[in-house]
Amino acid sequence: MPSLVSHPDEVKILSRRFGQGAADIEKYLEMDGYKAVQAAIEKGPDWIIAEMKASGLRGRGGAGFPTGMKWSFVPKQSAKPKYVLVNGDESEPGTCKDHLIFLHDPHAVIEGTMIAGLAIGSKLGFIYLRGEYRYLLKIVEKAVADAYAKGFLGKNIFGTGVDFDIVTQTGAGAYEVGEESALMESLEGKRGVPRIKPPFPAVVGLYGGPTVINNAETIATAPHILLMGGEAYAKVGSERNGGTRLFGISGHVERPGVYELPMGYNLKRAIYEVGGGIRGGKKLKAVVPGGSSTPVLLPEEIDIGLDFDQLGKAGSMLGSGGIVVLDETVSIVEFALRTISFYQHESCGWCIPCREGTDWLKKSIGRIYAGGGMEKDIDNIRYLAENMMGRTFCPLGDAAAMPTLGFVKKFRQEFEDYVNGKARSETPLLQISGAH
Ligand code: L3W
Repeated sequence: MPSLVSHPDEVKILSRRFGQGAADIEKYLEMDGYKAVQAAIEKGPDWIIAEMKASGLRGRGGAGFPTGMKWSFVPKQSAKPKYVLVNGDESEPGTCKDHLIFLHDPHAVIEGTMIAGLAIGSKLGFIYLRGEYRYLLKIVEKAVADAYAKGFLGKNIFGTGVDFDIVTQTGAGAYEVGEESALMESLEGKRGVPRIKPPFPAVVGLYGGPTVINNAETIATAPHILLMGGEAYAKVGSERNGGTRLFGISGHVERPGVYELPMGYNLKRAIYEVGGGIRGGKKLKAVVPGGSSTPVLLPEEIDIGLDFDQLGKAGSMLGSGGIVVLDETVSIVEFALRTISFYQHESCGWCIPCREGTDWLKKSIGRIYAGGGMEKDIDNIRYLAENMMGRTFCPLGDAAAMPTLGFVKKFRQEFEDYVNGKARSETPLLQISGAH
């Protein structure tokens, strides 16, 4: 089991049961477990949605869409069954938070799924874990079985006349199925490729029925919001960005780990205080603030609050909360190559700008890194990436293009140094073409 880290600046709401044995249902019950869902049954859907809206909770998967609003988009009347879907396909490089929730507090995910179901009038939820999280599946399946054994899931839950079931499922190791519509395709037993939106899942989702699909952290936060009250939760965070978030601090820091910090917490402080500063006293070179899809920040840009709006204004994104810290020893050209190699490998190939674009970006950056690039390649990378933006079925194309543009714009000199032979890689081109 990975060891847990902690820091005095943390505000432990979501992570307060981590390391406390709460995967055991009895322990979870001792720590206010299943109280929120009972209140939700008593007070009804309008109360749940009002509390979620008041909380200011925004989707923790990356896009930051307001959760209460998403739940309120689901039509009250529907000829088809409605569903709740928990996106546990955590695959974004630099992001490593959801697995801790499944590991330490799986009942919070179950309880959150039930709450979302009550809010939208659904009787069936799915918990979808990434293929590589099979070791967590056992933990989640046991938690689900224990909840059934107690009468918290199934028919007539808590003796209230309400029915709710949960089904667990794993993927097969494709990053693409973290995209909500591709996840639904996969769950339906088809190839995991995205659907055109609109219609959004809230209206036409799984098996054509209205579906709420949320990231696992978003779902696991719902019980805490109902217990502490939406307004109290909102106050912990910054303006329009309620509450706390699990931030994964990785890379060249002294104390890497997942920390729960209030939304709006200063990024520089997160790196230097919470993460313990740059490893070995080296100089900071760059920060990827929210997972590999988010544009890089320079050291002079990190005195900024970690929320969706502040990072958006700075030309980057909060994304999925994976802060990757790079010290002065890192070759940005190599880092850009590793990043694009991931997206090229994971592109589902469904649409041409993404399939071809990621491949050409990888080839162009790889050539530069191997010392065979031309000045023109740098402009071509920009041209290609700019033309991928907004032209793909799903955000994977943008997710590949945005960081690439950031690297080339902010570290152009370094790319030129490779072209002009001032910097070079020792790795042969053939090996580079398989790099990621
Ligand atoms: C109903 C409307 N629903 C939007 C819903 C929509 C979705 C949510 C956000 O991409 C991002 C991406 C990655 N009626 C609606 C509506 N919705 N308008 O709101 O939608 P959207 O389109 O803004 O984003 P998305 O397609 O969900 C997600 C970024 O996340 N990312 C990836 C992270 C990866 C992980 C992981 O591995 N765990 O999270 C990181 O930055 O680039 O921008 O539900 O249906 N009118």
